[in-house]
Order: sequence, then structure tokens, then C-alpha cells
Amino acid sequence: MSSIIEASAALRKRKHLKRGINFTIMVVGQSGSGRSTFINTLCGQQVVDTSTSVLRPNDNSTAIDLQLRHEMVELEDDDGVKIQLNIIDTPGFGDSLDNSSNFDIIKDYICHQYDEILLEESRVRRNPRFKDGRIHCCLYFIQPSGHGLKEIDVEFMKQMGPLVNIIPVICKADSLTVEELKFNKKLIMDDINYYALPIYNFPFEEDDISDEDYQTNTYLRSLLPFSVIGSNDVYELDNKTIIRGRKYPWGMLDVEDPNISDFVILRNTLLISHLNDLKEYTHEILYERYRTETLSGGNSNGNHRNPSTSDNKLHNDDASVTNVEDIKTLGNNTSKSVGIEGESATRKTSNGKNETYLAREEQIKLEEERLKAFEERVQQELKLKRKELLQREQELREIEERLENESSVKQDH
Ligand SMILES: Nc1nc2c(ncn2[C@@H]2O[C@H](COP(=O)(O)OP(=O)(O)OP(=O)(O)O)[C@@H](O)[C@H]2O)c(=O)[nH]1
Ligand SMILES: [Mg+2]
Repeated sequence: MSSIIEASAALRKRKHLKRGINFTIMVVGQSGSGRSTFINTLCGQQVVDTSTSVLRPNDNSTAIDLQLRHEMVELEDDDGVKIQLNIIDTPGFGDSLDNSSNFDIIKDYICHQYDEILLEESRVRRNPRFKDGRIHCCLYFIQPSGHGLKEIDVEFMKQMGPLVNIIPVICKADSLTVEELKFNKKLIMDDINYYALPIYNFPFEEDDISDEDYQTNTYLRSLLPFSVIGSNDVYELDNKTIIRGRKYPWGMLDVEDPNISDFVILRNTLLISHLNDLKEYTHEILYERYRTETLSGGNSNGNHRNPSTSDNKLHNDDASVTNVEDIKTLGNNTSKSVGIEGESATRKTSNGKNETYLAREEQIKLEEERLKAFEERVQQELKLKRKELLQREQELREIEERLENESSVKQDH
């Protein structure tokens, strides 16, 4: 019997692995920051067409609407483990004078995914085809300016950090010298600390972490913000080695060269070493807080995430990185890309008030059902009491009759 159970558990696991691990990344950054090129570099294939990305305003104004563009790519590692990677690109972000609607659209989208889970959790019958659309990581692209963060960067991280794991990234790192990159990283981290921006800083519990993980997380923290270089082109070197590179008048660089950017470390962190951590943090901390606040009626989406572990002392910056750097890449060689471009684009709602609407409606329904059951119980009890009362009345009447009879017998005598 137990062997049957073990076998079916193994089968389930295999099926699960066959179906793939679902992982969702949102890439946010101002236009031209290299989001699309990065997505193609991350996936090792042309997922986003970078030649037709110019957005125009919808009317006579100069304001450009933010779009949310979905891409889905299946990546597979050497062991046949599949990752179903959902990527949400955000063309139009930060392109207008007033970008507040951009923030609303992104916040609405994130909260809508949480509401869908809330609804699903409260259903008596689960939908077997339900798809978890929560965003597990938001890569926020910062263009290096030598001035730290801009107001829009601070505002974005402040507003979205409590809802989603934000990992800040310096894009186009090839435009910086070694010293400039170091300087820009420092300025950005100074601003993040100064404004107490709730980014994902590889949190851990000091007493509940292995030495190796401690060193890895501490090292990854020390790299923040990650620097990346992207490219849409691959080149063949020496008639055999193929690299994804950038060609300059003075030579060529390999975007995967760990000496010039953190791209490979970031890719391995996202797709291998911290994929589960990011998913768990999303479910156990971010969603859980959203759920509690929503069900207690107090969610204004302005919640403040204060990562309890963010103050863990940092040390050992030179810690070994084997865990991250040594892992070989997923996906370069693999599989099909399914583009659902522009699928669920602009979704505007006023100041984020109706995103909890569905959850509230479901909650009211549950409350009504509970009240109905309570009412039925009370009715039953009432019926019983009435019956008892009738019985007592009957008994009383019988006693009275008996007494009457007895007294009339006495009188007769
Ligand atoms: N030097 C350098 N240029 C880059 C890098 N990544 C992208 N670019 C270039 O920057 C330009 C914009 O890149 P995209 O990937 O289209 O940027 P995007 O953020 O998707 O832009 P929009 O979709 O138009 O908002 C292109 O000319 C890219 O070739 C990089 O790492 N370094
Ligand atoms: Mg683009």
C-alpha cells in the first residue's frame, strides 16, 4: 500500500515538474532603459521585438499611457525541469509629466492578482484550472546618472515595495567605468537607506539559516543594485564559441562576463537559487499581509513593508559565491516562446479603491451564509422551546383538571 502511495507521490512530483514551475517577473523602467533587451538576454532568445517599441500618445496630448505586456517563455534546465516564465513588460512607464496613473495601473494589477487568490481560497469548490498570476519579483531599472535616485524611482519603490519583491537594477552598465559603477551603486543604496525603501534585500532569519545561505545572501545584498548589460545579438567567436555580446568600435563584450556586470548572478538568483525564496516571500509575507488587511477592511494599499530582517548585520562581503556563480544557465538553448503581446494592457481604476471589491463581495457572501445557518439553528431551537412550552401547558392543564376534580369530589362529600 505504502509503495503505491510513494509511487503516486513520485508520479505527481514528476507531473508537476513536467508541467513546470510557474514564475512571474515584472520589468519596470523608463523608456529606452533596456527592458526589452534585458528580457531577451535573460531568456536567451528573442521574446520581445525591440524594433517596434515606440509608443505614441492616444490623443493630442503628450501623455503616454502605460501598457502591461505579457510574455510567456518556457525554459528548461539540463535535468528537464521546466520553468514557465511569465514576464510583464511595462512600456510607457515614466514617460509622462504626471506619472501617478502609471503607479495606479501597476498597483491595481498586483492587487488584482492577490484578490483573485483570495477569492479562490474562499471558494467551496476550487477551480482546477486556476492560474496564480502573482508577481514574484519586480526588477526596477535605474539609469545611472551619478545622482542616485530620481523622485519617480523613490516614489515607485515606496509605493510598490510593500506589495511586491523589488530588486533594483542599474541598466546599461557598459556605459560606466569600474569606478563610476561603484559610485552609482553607492549613491543608489544611500538613497534606498535614507528613504527606507522596502526593496527585496535577500532577507533571512539569523538563527534559521545555513552558513552557506547566509554567505550567499549577504553577498547578494552587497551587490545591490545589480548591474546588467543586455544584448539582442549573438556572435560566433573563433568559429565555435557563440556569445551574446555587444560590438563596439574598440571591440566586443560578452554580456555574460561576470567581471563586467552582475547579469549572470542576477539570472541565476532569479531562475535558480532564489526562485523559491521569492515565491515564498510573496506568498507568506506580502500576500499574507495583503490578505489580513483586506479581510479586516483596513487595506488602503498604502501599507508599509518593514522587512524585519533587513537590519541583519552585514559582514563578510567577500563571501564565497559558489552557490550563485557556479550554477549553469537555464534556458539558453531551450524551447518555445509564446508571446501574448499586449494582452491585458491598460487597466485604470480610480485611486485603487475597487481592487478589493471582488474579495469583499465574496466575504459578504460568506457572512450571509453564516447568518443564514445561524438563523436556521435559532428557528430550530425556537421550535423545540415551543414544543416544550406546549407540553408544560398541557401538563399544567392536566394538573388543574385533576385538582378541580379532587376539589369537586371533596365538596360532594
Ligand atoms: N549600451 C547599452 N545599450 C543597451 C543595453 N540594453 C539595451 N540597450 C540599447 O538601448 C536601446 C533601448 O533598448 P530597449 O531594450 O528597446 O529598451 P526598452 O526599455 O525596452 O525601451 P522601450 O520599450 O522603448 O521603452 C536600444 O538601442 C538597445 O540596443 C545595454 O545593456 N547597454
Ligand atoms: Mg521595450
